[in-house]
Amino acid sequence: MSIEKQISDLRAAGFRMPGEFEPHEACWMIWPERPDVWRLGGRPAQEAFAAVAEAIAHSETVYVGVSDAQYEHAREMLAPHIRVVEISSNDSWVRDTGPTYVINDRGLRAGIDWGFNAWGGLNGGLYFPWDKDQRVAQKICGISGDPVFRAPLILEGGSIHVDGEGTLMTTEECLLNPNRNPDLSREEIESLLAQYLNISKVIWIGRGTFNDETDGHIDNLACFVRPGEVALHWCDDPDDPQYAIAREAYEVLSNTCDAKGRSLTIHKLPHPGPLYISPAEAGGIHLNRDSHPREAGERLAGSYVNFYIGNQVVVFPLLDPARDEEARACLQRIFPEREVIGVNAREILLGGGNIHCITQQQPAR
Ligand code: KQY
Repeated sequence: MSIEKQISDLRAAGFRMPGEFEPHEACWMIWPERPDVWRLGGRPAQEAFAAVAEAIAHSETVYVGVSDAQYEHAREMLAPHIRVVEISSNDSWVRDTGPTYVINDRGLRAGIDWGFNAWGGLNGGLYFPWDKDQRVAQKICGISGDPVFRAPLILEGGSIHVDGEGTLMTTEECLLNPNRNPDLSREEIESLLAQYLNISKVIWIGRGTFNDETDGHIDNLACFVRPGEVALHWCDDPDDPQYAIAREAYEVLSNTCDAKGRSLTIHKLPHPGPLYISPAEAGGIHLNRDSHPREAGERLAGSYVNFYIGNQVVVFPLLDPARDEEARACLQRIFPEREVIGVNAREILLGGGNIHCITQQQPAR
């Protein structure tokens, strides 16, 4: 009998989603190539992805999924110790299309395969079709050798963060958006999250970062840095729309407690920019009618919270020379035991996300 059939109830079998700060076996990424998302045929973004892979590979194995068409080119651009495997996809946001891994204390690991509709399907989604993306989680689990459990809801990995001890954080803007699960109530969504990830408390934040094309993913606004502690995308400029968003989130986070009854310590990270797409950048994108328009002057949803916590490193986006050092210093204070590495991430941001969105940790068993 397959292991999926033997384990009929993940929670009863003790599976839980660990925090990103817990030990990893590997990290997954997917190579960018589509010219309607990535300018100049993807080359500048590929350089940024290669730098992210290299930084993460300091302390864990990195796999990069790549199409057959790009295989040789990616193999050439990526350092030899990065493992390149052929995986078809519609784009490169493995945080959202890859599996969410769960583990138990009997040394087992499994992947959750959520439904995916390209951040909203035909009602505000970012491209069509997304059929290859829907198969990414199964393919990754096939390579990592883990059973896959299909969960009956549309959910992107970037829309949730957990503390590994029973608490999950998300936004209403995304998870309650009618373009994700119009037939599920807040309570039904909470109950599915409890069933698949073994959490007992959901912290709902109203809105995500301003103008975030994902409908406000939490991974661009706030994350757990360890149990009881959260990093938050802050903004001190009252004229900036991020100002009110950050305060609303602060209000929720400072008036709640986690699944273990702890109050949260909140670390404020500075606000990069504001950042906008330049005419030269917009000019390099081959827009078509099946994908989200990216036009000059559009505000980018830049956030230093969109970092990856590796085994011994934190890899964060360099986005604004006026703020990068402040962000690095904050992160180093938050993670004194890890090396904080900045990577030029403007090209990733131009595609609508950042370092957390293009990575997916495979926790250690
Ligand atoms: O926030 C994320 N996890 C992903 C960003 C996806 C952007 C799609 N263009």
